[in-house]
Amino acid sequence: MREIVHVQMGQCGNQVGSKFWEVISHEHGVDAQGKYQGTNPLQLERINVYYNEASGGNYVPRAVLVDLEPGTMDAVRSGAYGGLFRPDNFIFGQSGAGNNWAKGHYTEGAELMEDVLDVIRKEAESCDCLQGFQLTHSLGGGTGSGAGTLLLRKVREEYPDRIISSFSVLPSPKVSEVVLEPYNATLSLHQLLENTDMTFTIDNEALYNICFRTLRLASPSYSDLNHLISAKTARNAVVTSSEVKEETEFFFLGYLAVLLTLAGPVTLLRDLLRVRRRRPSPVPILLRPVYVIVSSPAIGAYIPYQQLF
Ligand SMILES: Nc1nc2c(ncn2[C@@H]2O[C@H](COP(=O)(O)OP(=O)(O)OP(=O)(O)O)[C@@H](O)[C@H]2O)c(=O)[nH]1
Ligand SMILES: [Mg+2]
Repeated sequence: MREIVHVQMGQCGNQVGSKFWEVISHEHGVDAQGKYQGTNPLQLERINVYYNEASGGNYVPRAVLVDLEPGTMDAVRSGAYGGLFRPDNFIFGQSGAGNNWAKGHYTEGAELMEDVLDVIRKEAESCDCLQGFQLTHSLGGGTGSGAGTLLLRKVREEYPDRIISSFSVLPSPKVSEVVLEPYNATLSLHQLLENTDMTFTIDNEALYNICFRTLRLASPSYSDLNHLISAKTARNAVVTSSEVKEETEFFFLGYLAVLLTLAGPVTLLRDLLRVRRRRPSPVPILLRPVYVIVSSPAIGAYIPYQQLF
């Protein structure tokens, strides 16, 4: 089996990551206690990509949860799916990085890094044929951006031949007004280009616009944004490729591995079906700015395109 080790870092990373686990647990028929409740044998066929099988038929996410402050992790642990995660895989500090990239990258975050790597090594060693790593984090906060990128570098050093992907949430003043966020994001981008094979950019501004304009939510919450991310982007991009077609491999051209994600099928399935009758390809529709989860998709170039339903 081609296993993936999932890491979630910082408040945003943990919230997005937890939502991701809720969604895929539901798809695999795994309940909040890790028991299989499904009826379709296909649900179990590739479940080992993301889950370890524990004694008693329980499925435990191969997830490592990290933050420099305890608050978000307490919320995850006491949430509906908190019991799903392995208790030893919660790693947290006490002070937080206070939106300071350097604190995450060089001081507080660096101190915690060995503990995080120990857990990651343990998870990686128990894999049959490790495919790679995925990280969910924000580029605006200190922990997700500073410590997140430090972790990516360490993992790259230790596992140079495994695929590393990141789901990186870009900051927007519409969602959060901390003035340091664009700086943190700028400092992180260089690291992402160096140390990941693919980065799925998730832009809070575009998510906000989709929730506000397309889904008509008056004041979108983080939970609304995260639902959009987990339901349609993270899952589509990684789960389908690794679970449905085991042999799928990604080939990327060095610096061009920053991917756009689309929310098309969430809002659009009906439109697509209607359009399909008239036009052979739904691609032009999907690439309309309202569906692309980057707020200025017109600036830049699109290269390969893969559509997953
Ligand atoms: N989409 C989404 N964005 C979030 C969420 N939580 C925080 N953010 C965004 O993430 C950025 C702030 O980063 P956080 O993840 O809160 O910070 P952190 O990584 O915990 O780092 P520190 O708190 O500074 O130690 C802002 O741009 C927020 O808008 C979330 O649940 N979903
Ligand atoms: Mg935080």
